[in-house]
Amino acid sequence: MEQLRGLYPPLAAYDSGWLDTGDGHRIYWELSGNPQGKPALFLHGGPGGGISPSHRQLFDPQRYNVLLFDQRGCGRSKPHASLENNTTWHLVDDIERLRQMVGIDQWLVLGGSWGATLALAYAQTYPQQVSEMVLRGVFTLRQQELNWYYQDGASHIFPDKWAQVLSILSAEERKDVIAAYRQRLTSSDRQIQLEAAKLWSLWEGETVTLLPSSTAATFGEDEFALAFARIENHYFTHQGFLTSDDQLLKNVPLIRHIPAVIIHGRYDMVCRLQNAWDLAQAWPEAQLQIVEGAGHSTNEPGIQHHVILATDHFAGK
Ligand code: STX
Repeated sequence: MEQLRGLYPPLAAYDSGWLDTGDGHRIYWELSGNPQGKPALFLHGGPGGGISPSHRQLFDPQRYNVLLFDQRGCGRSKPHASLENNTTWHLVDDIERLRQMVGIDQWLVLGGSWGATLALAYAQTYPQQVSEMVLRGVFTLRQQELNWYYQDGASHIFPDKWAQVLSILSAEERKDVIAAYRQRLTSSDRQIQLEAAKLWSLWEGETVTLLPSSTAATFGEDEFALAFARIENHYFTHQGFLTSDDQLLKNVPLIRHIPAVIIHGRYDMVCRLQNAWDLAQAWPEAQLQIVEGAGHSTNEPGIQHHVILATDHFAGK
């Protein structure tokens, strides 16, 4: 059997700080790797999931200069869990500000799940700024993708986990789970917010990997769950602030010149392989890598392997 590539060794950031957006947010950012290396941007999932130190390890530290940041309202960005001035297009502008801060013209953009959604939105807005793309666990935020995960789809594969999500809702509320959770996640009562946030987040923690993982429990921690659930639900209530259901697929012609690798697990229950397939049909130049025996998470061994092969490839290794 082929030896699987694993993460690069743990490394510290060599610089970090907060960027003031001027409209009420402070964005935590950090740089790691080689300051003279090839510029790369990592986009985390959720939205609301935040960065973790292991995300640095997806890039060869000798060859890459990597920027990671916590998107508005999550991780170390402030104010925590804020939904004000928090849309896809605010995040796209934040990315441009960060690029100017680093002082580079172009960067490789790597994003998984919502990070892939945001990567597409950014590249389609600023195609000249993106040198290559690595997209994992494709999510294009069509209504059918939201229905699959939050209404009627993954619920059939995880009926036991889904029962927990439904447990706090009335029969009437169960007809629109995203809307019912919005009520609770924006309640003036923090306890009501927290109860809903934990159930919403644990659903994802328990369905993100192919097989049960010990990391699922961390999704239920107060701070993480509040930001993750509130921000995800906010974005999904507004269909990602896109102007049409298929905006990100329809606009692929704007970015077809950018070298791209698309990596997706066969048994991804959060974002179906169909999403990656549809993207690859619209983008014949992109290389689609279907990973057998893998779910949604970057931490799946086969997914990690192909993500690192892709960053190595684009570094000319
Ligand atoms: N959320 C999809 C998403 O972006 C519906 C996502 N799924 N899991 C994640 O992000 C984490 C990597 C943050 C766990």
